[in-house]
Amino acid sequence: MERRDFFKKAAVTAGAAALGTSSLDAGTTHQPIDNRKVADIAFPEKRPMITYSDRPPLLEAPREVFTSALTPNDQFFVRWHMPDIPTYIDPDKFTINIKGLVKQQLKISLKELKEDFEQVEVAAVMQCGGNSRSAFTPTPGGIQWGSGAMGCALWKGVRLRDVLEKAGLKKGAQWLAVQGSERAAYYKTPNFIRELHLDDLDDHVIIAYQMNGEDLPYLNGFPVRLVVPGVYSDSWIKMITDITVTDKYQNLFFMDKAYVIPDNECECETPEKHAKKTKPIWWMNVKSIIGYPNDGAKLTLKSQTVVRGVAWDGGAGIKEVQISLDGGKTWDKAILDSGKLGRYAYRTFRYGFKPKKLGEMKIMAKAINKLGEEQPLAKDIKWNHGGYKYNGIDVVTVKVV
Ligand SMILES: Nc1nc2c(c(=O)[nH]1)N[C@H]1C(S)=C(S)[C@@H](COP(=O)(O)O)O[C@H]1N2
Ligand SMILES: [Mo]
Repeated sequence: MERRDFFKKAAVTAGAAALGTSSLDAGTTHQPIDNRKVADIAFPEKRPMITYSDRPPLLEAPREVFTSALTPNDQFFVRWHMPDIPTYIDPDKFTINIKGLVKQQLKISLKELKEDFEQVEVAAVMQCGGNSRSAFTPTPGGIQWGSGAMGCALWKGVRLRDVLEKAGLKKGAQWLAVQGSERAAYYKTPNFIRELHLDDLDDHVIIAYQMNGEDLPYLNGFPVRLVVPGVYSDSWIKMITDITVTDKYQNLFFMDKAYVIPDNECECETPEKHAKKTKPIWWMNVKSIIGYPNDGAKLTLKSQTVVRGVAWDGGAGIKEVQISLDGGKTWDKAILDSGKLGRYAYRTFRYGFKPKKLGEMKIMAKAINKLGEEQPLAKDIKWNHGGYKYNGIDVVTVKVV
């Protein structure tokens, strides 16, 4: 595709996303659209990715990335909300402003962050709440992500709690509003701000400046971003400039209107009727994705094949991944890796077999966590208007030749 065509196509896709409609049909198979091609051109610091829009950049990793526990930075997905993101950040001048109900307002530089606080590391999956949205039937509006709006990295930074302790909290402090560097282009568009309750800040919540041993890629939030292990990534604010401590929840748009699900037992609603009460999405549910073989792959009859993929949840930990080669009639245990990256990271799995029959074949993967929660069958998928938290059993269709 020519560059010109690429931008034309990107603009159309972006327009469709903004209107909450999509020209892409998810079909009725309850499977995310995972066989889209990567773009011909790449963004800075990125390999070519599945590209939904270039302004704002919306980039998805192709399925085959999900065979390893850590996702390469240059294939890590990208999601921004505002068309205008800062084009230049000077790391020597960048500061995070800590303000509001604090004893001492702080402007913390990158250097201070790296020198004045205990440095900590955590391996954690970052997944957009709308990942796999294209699998819902009917398809909710929004970006029609396949399964690649996610990744897992080793994050390095400082505890958010330590930073707040340095500023000192005033009496009544309850909430934090965290904001990135970009500002909405139109004055009526709300800025992207997320609110966290102070009780949500365990020791794993960090302000990270490194990802897999390198500076954060620009598009992933250089120079610093929030890392909230176990939680969907709409709360993982990038390019943090301001942290404001408040005594009240402010009901901000992206927290209270956009990234929400029904606040009822099943967290579900129907396309015809909106749930009365909603709540922000937070903990991730249990899920797995097959990284190999990809949809449409050709396998050789009777030759050793190893299904590989990743499984994760909100931090309870993965107990088991099961594979089915007969459309879900029988399931067999896959082999899990040692889990040494910790409970917030991907567990990779593998399962060896020899295809016995020529023709089309479905490979399914189902993860079960330590709480006994497992990925639902297509018929049990809970639908919601935002298209969040899809975690249906993964299926790839291959051809044995
Ligand atoms: N400043 C800022 N932070 C943000 C966002 C944003 O638009 N602006 N989007 C959020 C959402 S919804 C997601 S899924 C992740 C995407 O992070 P990534 O681009 O590094 O993959 O960033 C989160 N943090
Ligand atoms: Mo997201």
